[in-house]
Amino acid sequence: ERSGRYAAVDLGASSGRVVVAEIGPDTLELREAHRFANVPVRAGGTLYWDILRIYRGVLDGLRAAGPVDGIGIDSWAVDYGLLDERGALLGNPVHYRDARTERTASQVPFEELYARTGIARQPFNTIHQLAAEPRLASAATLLLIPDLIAYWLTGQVGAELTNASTTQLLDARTREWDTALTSGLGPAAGVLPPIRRPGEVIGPLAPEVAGELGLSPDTRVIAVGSHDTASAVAAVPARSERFAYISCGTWSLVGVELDQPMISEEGRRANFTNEAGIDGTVRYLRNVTGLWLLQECIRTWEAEAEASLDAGTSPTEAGGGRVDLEELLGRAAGEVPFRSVVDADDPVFHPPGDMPGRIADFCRRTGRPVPETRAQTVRCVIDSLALAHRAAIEDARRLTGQAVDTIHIVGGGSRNALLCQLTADACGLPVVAGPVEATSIGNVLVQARADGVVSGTLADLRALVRRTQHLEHYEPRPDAGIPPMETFGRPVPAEG
Ligand code: ADP
Ligand code: LRH
Repeated sequence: ERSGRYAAVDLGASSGRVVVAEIGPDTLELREAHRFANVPVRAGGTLYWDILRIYRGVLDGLRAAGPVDGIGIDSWAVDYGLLDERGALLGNPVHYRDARTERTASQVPFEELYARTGIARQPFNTIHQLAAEPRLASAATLLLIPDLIAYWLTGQVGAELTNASTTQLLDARTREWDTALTSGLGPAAGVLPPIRRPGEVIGPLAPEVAGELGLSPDTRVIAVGSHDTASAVAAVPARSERFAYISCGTWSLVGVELDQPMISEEGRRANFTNEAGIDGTVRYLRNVTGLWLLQECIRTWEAEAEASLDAGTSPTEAGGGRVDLEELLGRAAGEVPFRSVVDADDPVFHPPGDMPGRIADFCRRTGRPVPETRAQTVRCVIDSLALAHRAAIEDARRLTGQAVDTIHIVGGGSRNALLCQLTADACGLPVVAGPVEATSIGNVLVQARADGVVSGTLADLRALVRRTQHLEHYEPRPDAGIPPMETFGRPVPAEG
C-alpha cells in the first residue's frame, strides 16, 4: 500500500497555517508545521490584507513542512490580487470588510444575479468589489487569494472552481464564467483566467522557489477546494446523507450539501447561497456571522488593556492584557442563559471595531438587558450564535426538504463546548464536533486522491476522517430553556 505526504496551506481570516499530513488508505495523521496570525492593516483609510506577510508565513510553513508529494492552498473567499501585464502585483489586496462596497455595487439587479449564479447577496462578493476597484483598468489578470499564492509558488495562473463560485461571476449550471456578467466588466472582462478544478495539477514549484524552500523542483502544487469552506465541508465526518454542517470559525457557514444548485425565490429571500463544492456538489448554506463577534470583542478588550497600560493605570478587569479565551468561555458558561440575545447577522456587526459597545447598543435598542461584564457579553454572543445556527438549519431543512439527523460542527468553533452544546439544544439534534482542522484535511485528501494514494467518493473520504480523527458528541438537552424563534424585526433582504 502506497502512502503520501501532503502539505495544506490554509489561510483563514484570523490565522494561517501549514499542516503536513501522512495519508494512506487507512491513515490520516496531521502535524501543524507552522501557524501565524493574519492581521489586516488599515492604511490611507482602506483596510488591506497584509499579503506579503501572509506569503512569508506560507514560505516559512513550507520550509518547516519539509519534502512533500503535493502542496494545496485554500483561503477565505471573494478577495483577490490584480497583476499587471508583466505579472507584478498591482497594490495590496483589499479586505472584504473594507467599506468601499458600501458606496458602489454591480448594476445587475440581485434577482438576475441570483438566477444566474445561485450566490446569495453579500456586499463583499467579488462582483461588487470590482465595481469599486480603481485598479481594474490597469490590470491584466485577477487572481483570487489562493490562486495568487499558487502563482507565486509556480508561475501558473488559473481560477480554482470552488472559490471562483464565490465571486458571483460564475454560471451556477455550467460552472464556467458567466459571460453575460463578466462582459459587465467591460474591457477588463479578460482579467479572469480559465477555471481549473480540484484535483488538477497546477504545476511544479518554480525553480527559484524550490531552491529557496530547500524542496525538490518536482514538488507539485495541486488544485484543491481552494475556498476554505469547500475543503472543510469535504472533510465533514458524516455517516449518512442526512446531515447539516456548520463550518465554524470567523464565519459560521450553515447548511446542507446538494448535488444540484437550488435556485428559488424562497431561497433567495432567505439569503441561501449555492457555492461550488468538490465532486460537483453544492454547498447550500447561509453565512451566519460567526466567532467574528467574539474575536472582535477580544481584540477590543486587549486594545483597551494595552491603552490603559500605556497610560500607566491598571487594566479595569483582573487579568487584563491578553484575554484567556478558555477561561472567559468557562465564566460565560456559568452566566444566565439567553438573558440577552442579538441578531448575529445584523449588518452593524460586520465592520471591525468596538464589538462589545455595538452589542450593548443592540440590546439597549431592542429592550433587552445590557451585558455588564465580559462574561455576560460572551454569553450573549454564544447564545445569539446558537439561535442563528438554529434559524439557518431550520431554513435549510425547509427549503430543501432534506432530512437532517446530525449536525456536524467543524473548524476552530468545534473546540467551543458551550457553543456546540447550545447549538445541539437549540436545534434539538445531536452535534458531532470536529475535526478542528477540517479545512486542512479536506485540502490534503483531495490531493491524495488526485495522487492515487486514496480513492473513492466524498463519502469514502469522509469515512476515513471518521475512522481516524477525534470527535466530540453533544446530545440535545430537553430542559435547556431555549427561547422561541425570533425575527429581531429585521426585514428580509430588499429586492433589486
Ligand atoms: P478562521 O479559519 O476563520 O481563521 P478558525 O477555524 O481557525 O477560523 O477558528 C478560529 C476560532 O476558533 C477562534 O476565533 C476561536 O473563537 C475558536 N477557538 C480556537 N481555539 C479555541 C479553544 N481552545 N476553545 C474555544 N474556541 C476556540
Ligand atoms: C470563511 C469564508 C466564507 C466566506 C467568507 C468571506 O473563511 O471563506 O465561506 O463567505 O470567508
